Amino acid sequence: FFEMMDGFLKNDPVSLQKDILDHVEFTVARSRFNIDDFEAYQGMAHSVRDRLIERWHDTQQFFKKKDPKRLYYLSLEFLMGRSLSNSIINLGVKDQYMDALNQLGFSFEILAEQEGDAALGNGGLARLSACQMDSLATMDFPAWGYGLRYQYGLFRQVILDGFQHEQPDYWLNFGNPWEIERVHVSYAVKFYGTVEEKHLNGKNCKVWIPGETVEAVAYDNPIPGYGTRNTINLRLWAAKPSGQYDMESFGTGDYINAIIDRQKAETISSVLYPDDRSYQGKELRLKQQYFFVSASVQDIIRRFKDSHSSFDKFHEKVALQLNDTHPSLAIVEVIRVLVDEEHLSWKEAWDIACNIFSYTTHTVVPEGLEKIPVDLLGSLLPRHLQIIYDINFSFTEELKQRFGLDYDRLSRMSIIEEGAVKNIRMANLSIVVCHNVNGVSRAHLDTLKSKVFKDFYELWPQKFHHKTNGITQRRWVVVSNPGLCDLITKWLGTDAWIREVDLLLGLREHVENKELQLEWRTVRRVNKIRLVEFIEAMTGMKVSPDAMFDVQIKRIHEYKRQLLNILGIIHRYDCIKNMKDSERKRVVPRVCIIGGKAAPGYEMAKKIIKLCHSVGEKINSDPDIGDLLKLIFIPDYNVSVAELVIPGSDLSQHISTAGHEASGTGSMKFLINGCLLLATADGSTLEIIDEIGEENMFICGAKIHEVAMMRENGEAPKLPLELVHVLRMVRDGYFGHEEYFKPLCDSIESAGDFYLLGHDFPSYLEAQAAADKAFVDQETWTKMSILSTAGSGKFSSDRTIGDYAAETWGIEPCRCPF
Ligand code: 26V
Repeated sequence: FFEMMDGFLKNDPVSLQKDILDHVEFTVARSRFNIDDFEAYQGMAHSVRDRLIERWHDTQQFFKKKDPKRLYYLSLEFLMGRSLSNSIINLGVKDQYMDALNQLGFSFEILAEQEGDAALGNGGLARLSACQMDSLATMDFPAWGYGLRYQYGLFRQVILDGFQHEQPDYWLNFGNPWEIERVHVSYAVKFYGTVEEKHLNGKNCKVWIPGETVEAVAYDNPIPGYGTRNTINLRLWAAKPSGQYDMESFGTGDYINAIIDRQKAETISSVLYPDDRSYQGKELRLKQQYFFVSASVQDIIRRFKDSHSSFDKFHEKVALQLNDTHPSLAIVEVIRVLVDEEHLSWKEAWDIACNIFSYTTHTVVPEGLEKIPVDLLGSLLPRHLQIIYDINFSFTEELKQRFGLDYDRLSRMSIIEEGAVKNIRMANLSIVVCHNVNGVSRAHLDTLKSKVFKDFYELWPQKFHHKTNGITQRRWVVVSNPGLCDLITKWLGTDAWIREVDLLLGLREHVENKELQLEWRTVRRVNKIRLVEFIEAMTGMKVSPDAMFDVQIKRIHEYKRQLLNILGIIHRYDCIKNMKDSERKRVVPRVCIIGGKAAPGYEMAKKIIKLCHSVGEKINSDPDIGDLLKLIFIPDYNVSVAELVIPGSDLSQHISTAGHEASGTGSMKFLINGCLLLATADGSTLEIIDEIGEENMFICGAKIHEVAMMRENGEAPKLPLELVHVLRMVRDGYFGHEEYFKPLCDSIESAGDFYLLGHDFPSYLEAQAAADKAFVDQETWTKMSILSTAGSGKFSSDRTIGDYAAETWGIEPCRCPF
């Protein structure tokens, strides 16, 4: 069967046309003689979906037959963005679809624009999981992703009078052709209730009598690999009222209210939490975590039991990866199921858990670690709390053996944090059980070892590793920058770099070639013009493609220092204002672009957005300035906006205070697209420096150890004069709203300047001046740009996933034959 597998669906343009039209008529139920762009998109998407399903079936059958060790990737967030382009490219049918659409009179670009983003995540961590799924599929690993099918994704950002407002992202409104609802794959998930001790089969057992049951229904999202038939699965769970009726509430005769009550179960998977800073100890969030974990664990165990009669080989067949601590209740759930339901001994269950789980952390500061109030967990999951206490008991005994009665150490390392409110430290739980703890860059691992997890590193140094993050070149070049993609393929003489990204190094040997340089500039120019049109459509502003496009797009956080960028722009503005005409001629025109969302309750971040708009308004309407400087805020930044902006950028900023960005993956997307980086030596930038050389970047700011020293010494910051002047302009109301902006100025001038804008301002301006100077010499700039792309290979998620597979998960490729 597998030998003859070539797919039943035909991919020639005529068959594709027929399929698209059939779907318009029978799936979308619209007349094939009168189709608008959205209906055509739907018809096309459904025809692509058929092809995904075909490969999905073949892949899953093949995995089942081979029974390899599988990886299960657990994450509460996946930021997938759009699927149409990515799917047809990975399926290798883009050209055929383009032909088919042309003959039907449609433009692919316009249809692709009809699709909304799947935004089931906040930022870095969530997009990382999406990139990693693409690599897992492409590299033929037998992997599944598990997550939650939120009905509302990350809020839409609407800007009114310069202020951010949040609106719901009800993304399923127009249907979602990329998912397959599996009504028959569903599990009961239990909450609340009590634990009773029972004597069963000569053993004492704990029996959890739940107080509430909710049904988890599977929605499968096929993830196609590139250049392979393999199509893996991302299974997202939706909450539905349980199939088991609570006879009591229905028996009371209040039929209508009983139905309404049942319907409330759906709230569990209704909305993504949008604040990626702190853990509020909210019950709904904990319910989401357990709901998704319980359904996934049941599914994994069911699949294993389908082909195994005992758990002896469980650890040889299953690896579970925790994307941060959000899914870490899976550890407790696995132990609970094995002990209470499968009747393994504690020791057997414990050994299995320690063998199968690995954990990656994405935070650098202890305050960023997740804690769950003991009372909350105890009421929602009483049996789990007992298990956590049991784990902690053995662990603290082990600690005493090792370190004696060092109570400080014991209280720091305990899974339970004592205090007015007792908390469970989910990171401690994860480290105690997982065989492997990974950081997301080399510098991040250093911080984990020396600060955040210092005690644990001393205890178990062998557990701690790092896998520097990466991004997928399929989405971030092939899909989003087709011009550059073709150019790279032309000069390398092969498109093999799309699967083997290290081949990009081959561009180095052509870097002096004038023809390549010219073609490189032309492709980049076309992308800039596309961006110019987008900016005009979004903001009504016309900007010149001759200017340097200087971009900072990412979530708004104080540590990412969008404020430093804006203050630098004010400085530039002030300089230009004070220049003589002869000097102005030498100014390199700039279009500064900022985009990003602030968490709804994050006041300082919201002020930064407003400041950006106020400064922009002033500069953009100043006739003295003209095209020399523009400041644009792109609203509602998301994955598809990034796909458009990144290829059209000349310079991008990654200027977190050193030591605060665990890795940063935006920089990698810009790098591979040949955009130069202006960056601090933080997170993954340090490794980018190693790959392409500091001479091809603009580096500024205090180094990680300098930041640590300044903080330790509590040095009162002496602010540079340029910065004091710029802050004075803000305080004096030059941009209006001086009261509203006061806390921003205070954070630097009177609240200790925790993020060291004062210290870094001069070197930041120097780096900006160096960028101006380099831009004037377009030949040099182009060479730096080519060398950026050429040196970006290390930052492919293929490399990250290859390392995880070999060093952490112990899985091997399992390639479905064509
Ligand atoms: C925290 C919370 C708290 C409450 C509910 C929702 C939520 C969602 C996410 C988070 C943690 C966010 C951590 C994160 O995104 N870290 C970023 O991870 C990237 C991928 O490893 C890394 O490149 C960034 O440096 C790091 O900030």
